[in-house]
Amino acid sequence: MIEKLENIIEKIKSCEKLLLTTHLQCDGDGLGAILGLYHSLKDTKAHVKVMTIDGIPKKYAFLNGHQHTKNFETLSAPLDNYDLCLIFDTNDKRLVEPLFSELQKKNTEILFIDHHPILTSGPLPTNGSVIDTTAASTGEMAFKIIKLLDLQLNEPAAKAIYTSICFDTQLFRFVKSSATSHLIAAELLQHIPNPELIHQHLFSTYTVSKTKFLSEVLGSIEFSLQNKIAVIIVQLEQLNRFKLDPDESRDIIDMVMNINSLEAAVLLREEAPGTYKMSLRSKGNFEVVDIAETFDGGGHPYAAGALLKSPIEDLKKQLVQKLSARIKGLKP
Ligand SMILES: [Mn+2]
Repeated sequence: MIEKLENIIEKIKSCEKLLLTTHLQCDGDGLGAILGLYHSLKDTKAHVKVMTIDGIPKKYAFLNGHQHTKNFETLSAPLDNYDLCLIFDTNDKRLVEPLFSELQKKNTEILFIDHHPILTSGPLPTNGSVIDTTAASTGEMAFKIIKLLDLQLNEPAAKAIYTSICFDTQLFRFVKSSATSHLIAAELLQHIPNPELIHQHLFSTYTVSKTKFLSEVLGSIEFSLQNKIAVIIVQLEQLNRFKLDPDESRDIIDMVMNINSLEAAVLLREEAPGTYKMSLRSKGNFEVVDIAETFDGGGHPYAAGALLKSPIEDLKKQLVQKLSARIKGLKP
């Protein structure tokens, strides 16, 4: 059963050891949410820990997450016993492995705090999880938890949650047609002396090398259906040649979606030889999450992803066909 945030507050209050985590390859939303909640909780709760599955991308160094966060992948001791674990920004346990199974073995109660729709053909969230698809970021859900717990905001908490909101709304472009993100941001900004620095850390991170990489990759976009579909492929060899982390190639799809003729875009990033991370986007005239689900992925209705293992030439054709059919089905 899916709960409301109000109904899990007692659990957070009464648990003795609390673990906060987010999905694999964490991003600004999940990381900001767990660090924000941690910084608000840590003075009132002795045992609250933050953990990522596989580390923190370097662009989030300004949040000082390394100081407060453990990385499951590199834990030197066995996992502690926690009585409650809150997982932010996913409700798909496959994206929290191998930590998820480890927590289950130890009988930790696991709840997802998320804003992605529940998958129609994937694993269901755990009982008691909170899913709010009207939230533009899970940072907003962390903010509501802080309020419901009657905790005080402080500068590091406000910065982290503001990061979460700025990241997922892409600086207030995608606010789900509500004022909530702005209203929460207005309160957070009372605790943040220089919010523009956060915008810079999140969005002005290009190096010369990344710019040269972008010029090569953007030059190789394949357009189809009268420039309504774009397919971008990033090979491991390119990331290596330009000395980039995989995280540094994630924002290409958002850049490409600024092309005015586009209805949809596909980004295929090679993560390991032969394994591609697929990102799918549409401009909102049709959903793409169900296409991602057919490849065991998931996400938001108009922004979804999956991990692909078969040869990509075939997959690329399939994806373009599926997207073309949806675009052709749109009312003029
Ligand atoms: Mn999110």
